[in-house]
Amino acid sequence: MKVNTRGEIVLTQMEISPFCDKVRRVLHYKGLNYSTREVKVAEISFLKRHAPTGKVPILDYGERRIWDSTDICLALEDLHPMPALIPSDKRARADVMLIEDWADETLYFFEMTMRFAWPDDRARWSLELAKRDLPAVRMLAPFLVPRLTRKIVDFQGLGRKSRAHVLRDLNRLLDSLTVRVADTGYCVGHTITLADISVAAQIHCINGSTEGAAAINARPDLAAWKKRIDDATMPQARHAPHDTVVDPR
Ligand SMILES: N[C@@H](CCC(=O)N[C@@H](CS)C(=O)NCC(=O)O)C(=O)O
Repeated sequence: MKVNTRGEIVLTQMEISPFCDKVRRVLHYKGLNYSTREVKVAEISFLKRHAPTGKVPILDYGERRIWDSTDICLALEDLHPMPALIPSDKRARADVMLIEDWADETLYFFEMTMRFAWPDDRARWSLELAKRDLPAVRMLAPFLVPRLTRKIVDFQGLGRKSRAHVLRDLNRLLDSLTVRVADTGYCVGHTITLADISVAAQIHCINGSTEGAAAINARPDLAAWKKRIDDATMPQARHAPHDTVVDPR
């Protein structure tokens, strides 16, 4: 994986990762052109060569390489302040950054547990994750991906809770989020911010699980907010095949 020298923006990603979705939404909302490099499941262990965390998203912005979705979004905000995604008001900015972190560090484990660890949808999502891999990896993915995910969510803690307990936690959080967005239509203030984008990216993944979709659709104000944020921030191109698929080794 070479750092590009032509001032281009290249996102190294796994398409169905919520953190990559978050960065795509910010790029799209700011009207920036970019291309993507898709990382296959078999390549994940090589990612440490390209970013110290060994995780995606990684953004090459010209010759500068940035990793971690939060740092990427903050850098994009600095480089392309308009349209703004972080309010200038100190308190509103603090709210945005706290909610962004809540989405990344709390909601993420719900989507991991519900999409990849629970039996309802794990085979489908494991296959989706491995859809660009060799047939042998695709065959193993429905067994290996849920096992690896289970290790992560068990270690974090959510995976040790019963299904009923996880759903109770999720419903309580979705109730709070619904109250938060019903008021002005946004997480913070009267416009889209990085808080909406970060939460929407995780909610979109939770919505990809059977139980998650039921919980979200049971809350019309939340479903309406999701649609509003998705409409404003999701690139249409994400549904099209990726034009650049580069081996990151
Ligand atoms: N805090 C990081 C989280 C990124 C993350 O967890 N990415 C996952 C995909 S959703 C990943 O790359 N996992 C590969 C691994 O952990 O080896 C961010 O915001 O970018």
